[in-house]
Amino acid sequence: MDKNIKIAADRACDPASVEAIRKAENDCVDISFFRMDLQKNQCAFGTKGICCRICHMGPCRITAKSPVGVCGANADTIVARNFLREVAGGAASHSDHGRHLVLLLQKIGQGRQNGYTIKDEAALSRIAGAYGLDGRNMTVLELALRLAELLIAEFTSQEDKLKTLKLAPRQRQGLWQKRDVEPAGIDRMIVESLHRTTMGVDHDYRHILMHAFRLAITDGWGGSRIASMVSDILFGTPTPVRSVANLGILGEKTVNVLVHGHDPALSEMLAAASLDPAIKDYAKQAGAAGITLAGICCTANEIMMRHGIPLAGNFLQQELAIVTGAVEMMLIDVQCCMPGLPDVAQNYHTEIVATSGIAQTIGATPEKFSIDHAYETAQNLLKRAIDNYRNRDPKKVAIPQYTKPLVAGFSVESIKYMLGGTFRASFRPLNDAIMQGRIRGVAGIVGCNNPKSQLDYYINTLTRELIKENILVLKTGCAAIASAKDGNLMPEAALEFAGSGLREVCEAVGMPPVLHMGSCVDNSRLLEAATEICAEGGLGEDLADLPVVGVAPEWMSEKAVAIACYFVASGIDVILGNPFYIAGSEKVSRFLHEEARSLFGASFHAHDNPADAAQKILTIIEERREKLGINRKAERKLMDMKDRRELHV
Ligand code: XCC
Ligand code: SF4
Repeated sequence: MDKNIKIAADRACDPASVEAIRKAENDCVDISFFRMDLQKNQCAFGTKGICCRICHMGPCRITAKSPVGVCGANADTIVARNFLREVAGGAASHSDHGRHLVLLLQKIGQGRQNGYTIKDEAALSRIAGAYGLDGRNMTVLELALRLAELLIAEFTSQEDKLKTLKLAPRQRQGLWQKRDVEPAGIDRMIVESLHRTTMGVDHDYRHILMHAFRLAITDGWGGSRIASMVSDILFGTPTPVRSVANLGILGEKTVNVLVHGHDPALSEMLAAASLDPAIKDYAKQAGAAGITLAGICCTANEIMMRHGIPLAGNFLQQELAIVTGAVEMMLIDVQCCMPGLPDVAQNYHTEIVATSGIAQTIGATPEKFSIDHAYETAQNLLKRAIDNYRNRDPKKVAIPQYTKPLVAGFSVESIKYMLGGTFRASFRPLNDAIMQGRIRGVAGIVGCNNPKSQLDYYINTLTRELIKENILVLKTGCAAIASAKDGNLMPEAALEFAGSGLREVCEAVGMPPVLHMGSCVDNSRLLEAATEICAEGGLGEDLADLPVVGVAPEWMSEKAVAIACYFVASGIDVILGNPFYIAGSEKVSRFLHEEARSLFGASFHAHDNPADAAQKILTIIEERREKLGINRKAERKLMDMKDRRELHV
């Protein structure tokens, strides 16, 4: 073995992944962990953001000897343009995902249902109401259609500002207006980003970066928020549900089908079809004990939150799942599905099926999924997976026997209900706990894995540290799956790992110290939760007042850049585990890391290790508590029995 290739235990901290990485080594299968080593010494120009290939006079690279490109663009312009294009990539991904769901809602509203329904009518009227639609004299389908049309206009509007911005606290809306970053239609904002950054258009780094914030708001308070809301209407608002995580959920004797990517529309149908008695029989006839449907990345989060379907793993486990030799079929849709999957699959019997109309991967079977034949497609795919069961080679199978139980499904609605009960569903108990200091604050830990660092290490170390410090942790995406594998999504984790204040609250409510709130588009739920805390009162009027931070410890995707930007634009500080590609411009770095604070009340902070990150997070939270005047712990402690007696005379 090449001595440069690191040992498996350095690559991942969960034992299932370590075992699977070793198996990949033994099976001579190339996976991202190994390819990372071949890419060592990654391009320093790229890392600093000072490579420009926007026009064909370039590519230009900024050095001491050539401080500007052929056109005269300096490092500040180049770094800012590259940054905006990353935000555009991320915002486009979330928003296009949202669009597909809105179009599905529209079709259902038009009566073209094909197995889909409005699963959550209460969510429909609640959300329609938030946009000022009164559904009392309409049928459910009419209301769905009206809402769909209104949401489509959020994408296409040319000059009107996004209506969804109204869901933010009023002060924040005012600030966005003052800063002139209120976005118009989602599509236009994305197109404009490409326009601004093409050769010879927008050159002032501040002006470019302000559009990055405007665009990011379009994502968090537009496309992503719409995606989450419409998913709730179509598939049900998540409520607490039990499930299991990690590669050990794969069955030795069942047909294993994995869904991977982000689009919940097909996986919802697969979940239904996997329960179909005819399909179950078909599996039995093939000699299998049944079907195990499980997921990777955010498609997993979507169907786990609503059906309890197990999480096979997070981003860096997509290849490892195949390496177990026990997967009959992996369905990939959009985002985060590695193009190398078919190469890994070639070593086993796994069939990779690409289901999205916009995403094809060489070596994957195309099975364009149309919502007009969704259920049949789901049935046929499952049958094909069952047919593939006979090709499984028992000699190649090794499923790491590790799983952890979990509780997830914490939508804002269900948190309210959990805290306050049916009749008084509210965030009041949480606000009170924060004001009394039992909970110091809230951290949203989100984002991906990255083979540059040990899988899950930063995420899980930081999470444990924060709950010990009485910080309630909210999670989404692959970071949430990391917590699941670490056992922190169970109420019992509060007894074992949480500080006394947080433990007390978790025990009273029966909740885990780490709340899984969904997929990456569901980061909008974190904003929604923060807005609820604000509205509940006692902790300030604006998101920038709250003792709340966002963290992306092991991020890799452009989507994470967009998410980080909309958090900061919303007044929530963001800690990055690995830095943006901006070091090539001091001005851009200063703007994002410092000046943003005077514009939005929050900024970015990069910390490459969990200990420093925890320290920074606690500092930010304590500063905000101090400002709110809720740090009266010391005074309270001084009250001894004598004082109390005196008080009562
Ligand atoms: Fe992708 Fe959403 Fe990142 Fe995971 S966390 S690697 S983006 S799946 Ni969003
Ligand atoms: Fe070079 Fe300017 Fe063209 Fe960029 S836009 S490649 S800096 S000439």
